[in-house]
Amino acid sequence: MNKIARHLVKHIYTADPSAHVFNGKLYIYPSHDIDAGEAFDDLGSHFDMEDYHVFSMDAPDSEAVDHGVALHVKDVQWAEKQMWAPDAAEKDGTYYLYFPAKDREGIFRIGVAVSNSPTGPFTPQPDAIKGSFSIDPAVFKDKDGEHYMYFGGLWGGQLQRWRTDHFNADEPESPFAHIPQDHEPALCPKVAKLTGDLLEFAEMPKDLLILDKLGEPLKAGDHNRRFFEAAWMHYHNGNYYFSYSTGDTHMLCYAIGDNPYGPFTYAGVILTPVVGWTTHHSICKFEDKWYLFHHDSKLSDGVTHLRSIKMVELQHRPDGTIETLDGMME
Ligand code: FUB
Repeated sequence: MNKIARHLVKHIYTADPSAHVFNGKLYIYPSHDIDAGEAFDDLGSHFDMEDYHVFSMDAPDSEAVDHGVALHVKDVQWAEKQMWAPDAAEKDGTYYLYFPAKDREGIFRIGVAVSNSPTGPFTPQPDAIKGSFSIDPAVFKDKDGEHYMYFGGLWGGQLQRWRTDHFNADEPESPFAHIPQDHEPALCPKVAKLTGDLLEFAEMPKDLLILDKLGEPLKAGDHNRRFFEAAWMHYHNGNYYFSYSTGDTHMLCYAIGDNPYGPFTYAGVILTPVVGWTTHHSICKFEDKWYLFHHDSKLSDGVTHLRSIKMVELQHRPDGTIETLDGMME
């Protein structure tokens, strides 16, 4: 197995790569990192991105071609700033770009923009998806053609402020307010089926439970295993794999279930910590192999908010588990 992780883009900084194969070609939808001059804080204010570029690849070893700006925050009526990790989907020849951004009240919402090309430009809907909140949308197409969105992120991603059906604005500067105590169940990522036109939630978002081997929900104090951000879903050999970042412990982990809603049982680490604070990924089959797309801050000598996307082969073992990859590999 080829365990060389290759940086795909060097002329701009990119992060949070969501990869999909549409019509036999690989498309990557990453964040576009810039240095906007915001100081580092635990709310992620230094991630002040403004637009998205889409990249395409003809083969696993070919170069990633930059198709230019696909969507800019100035063109999104409801959004003010912080265009964080996006994802994309396709249905009947139409392409959908899903993205989180802060609205004018400082609340993260998730928007969708539409194009007749996988590389855009994308035209945003006038409003964010009704009932959407927090960050890191990942859209999964199931075997029966239904689409599900997985989302959520702690601290700057504001998931902890949505423990009821409304945004809790108390203690606005603290990323740690509203986080459950260590002995309590961890906050869950969210899942919602999308409507047939892929523009709205077909249902209220539900909790996606991650259980330990004894069937107990992971605890908030289980920092090495509990969900933090960067949801992704893939399906392989009868298993649904929900993967995610543990945030402050910098791991990419996965949990296995038998349907898109779960529950999922924690199964292990996909990628050990990389250079940089954040870790974020997607998993995609291209031609006949599975690949992990992720990022690190090696090319910026460790600057947290200047990241570069990478690609490496991923191996599912015959028993359904995934081989752990070393985040420091070249
Ligand atoms: O890129 C901004 C944020 O950093 C993402 O939304 C998180 O997943 C983390 O990668």
